[in-house]
Amino acid sequence: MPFAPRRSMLAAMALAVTFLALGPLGPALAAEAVLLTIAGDITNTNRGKFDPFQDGFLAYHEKSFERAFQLTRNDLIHLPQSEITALGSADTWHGPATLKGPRLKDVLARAGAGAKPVTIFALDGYGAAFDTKLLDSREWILAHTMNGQPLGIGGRGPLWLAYETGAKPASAEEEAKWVWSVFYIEVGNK
Ligand SMILES: Nc1nc2c(c(=O)[nH]1)N[C@H]1C(S)=C(S)[C@@H](COP(=O)(O)O)O[C@H]1N2
Ligand SMILES: [Mo]
Repeated sequence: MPFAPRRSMLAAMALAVTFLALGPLGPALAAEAVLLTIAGDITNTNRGKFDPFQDGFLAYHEKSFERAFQLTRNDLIHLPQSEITALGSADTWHGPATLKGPRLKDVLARAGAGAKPVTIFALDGYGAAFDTKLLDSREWILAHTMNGQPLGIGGRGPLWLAYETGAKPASAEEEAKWVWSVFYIEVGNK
């Protein structure tokens, strides 16, 4: 059986390559898929205006825009990354979580959003408004990873807005601004 070891080695290599490509949890959303759309009063655009077909989920949320900048997971993980320890108020938390992602201000800068108020929307329709004072009062992170695991759909992904708390939990009032499942940001006053 001189070839058997080689065949099994090839099979193991094929398995390893598949594992590396798909990850331990199976196929993930492609890194080139758009996770975040920033629309409104921005100077940079990298896509066309709202299209009710292509932008089906935004249409469901009754969003519409002339100007928008979109970011993929690849775009987001290649911005400078921050790692924070965050703890929320609810008793559902298992303790502090390590969240990783770019700073919100760096993400907004990619769209040329300037120093303007924003409203940050989630998949479930939740939205939180931020004036420039609130934006500047914290080092807001748009996390894509929690405790080393990419945030996904059905969890708190694709993106979760939060800031460093250390071991002292944020209050429920503060945490109302920690929008999870973020997918859309509107820039400027409505
Ligand atoms: N997408 C989304 N993010 C959200 C909310 C929500 O309903 N939807 N609730 C906010 C509020 S009011 C709080 S207190 C925290 C904690 O929510 P949780 O209790 O669902 O974890 O998430 C904030 N972010
Ligand atoms: Mo809340």
